[in-house]
Amino acid sequence: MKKAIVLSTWKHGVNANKKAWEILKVNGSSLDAVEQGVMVAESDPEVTSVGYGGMPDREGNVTTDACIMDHEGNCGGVAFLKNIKNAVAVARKVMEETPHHLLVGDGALQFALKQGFTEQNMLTENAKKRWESWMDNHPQDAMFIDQHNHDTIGMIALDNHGNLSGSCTTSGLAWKYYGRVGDSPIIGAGLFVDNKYGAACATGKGESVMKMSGSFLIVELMRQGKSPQEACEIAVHRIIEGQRDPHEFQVGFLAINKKGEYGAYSLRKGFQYSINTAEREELVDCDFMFETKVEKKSG
Ligand code: SD4
Repeated sequence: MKKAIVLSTWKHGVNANKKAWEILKVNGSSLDAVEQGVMVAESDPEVTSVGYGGMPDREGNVTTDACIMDHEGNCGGVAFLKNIKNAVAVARKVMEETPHHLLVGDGALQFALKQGFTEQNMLTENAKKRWESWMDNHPQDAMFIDQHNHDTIGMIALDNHGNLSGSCTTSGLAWKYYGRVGDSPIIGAGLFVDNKYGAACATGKGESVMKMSGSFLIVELMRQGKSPQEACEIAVHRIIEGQRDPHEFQVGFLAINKKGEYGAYSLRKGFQYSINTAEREELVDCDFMFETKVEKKSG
């Protein structure tokens, strides 16, 4: 039975899903779909939290994190990568061309160049202006996290062959410390796929997702028989139980199981996700635990 489905995080998932769906609807692989889908967001300068056009760290460097995982349990990732637009494509090369799972920093860049990727300036004029304004107004602020300075794209898909894959890519939290890496390139945190049971991805404050291996937890819960929706909700509850400041940040999870059932849940109001199936193409307001949105702080 044909039951392809693709989910991705946030509004920029709409265009990303369109690309992924073009691949899925002609019986392409979920791996190609999740790679090429999120590349749309990475390449779009209007998307200020992923790839080219992403907000820089507090020193003005745009550094990106990404990973990808296929239906055979293969995975690859890059972190703290500079000057390369499509980090997810480098992650796929790490998966396919090396014996490793994660390359970081200069090593990741060197590898990308050897693979034929070209360097480019990732800091757009818009991002530079916002960084300069933040520097002028808040140079000493501790890092804050709100709806406006993070929005990773995580994408999970089931193809018509019944195979699950996922990808996750981000420029991370705006104004992060130089060298900071979040959950997005970490298998088990920002993304996890087990082709027998399901796939999950995360968005939001990476530090909170890493502490509880969020995506792995959700897939494990599906393995134990929970529905994707139950699994996402339990994972958000786990964040509340385990962490002291749940009101200060956002986390959202997406999940798909082997049957093509899906779920989504976020800590706070405001998270949206995009879904495409043969019957639906929609941007959905996600169910959430807390009514209050994260207040925008200037920056
Ligand atoms: C991170 N999870 O680097 C990412 C941030 C993000 O939507 O953009 N989430 O922590």
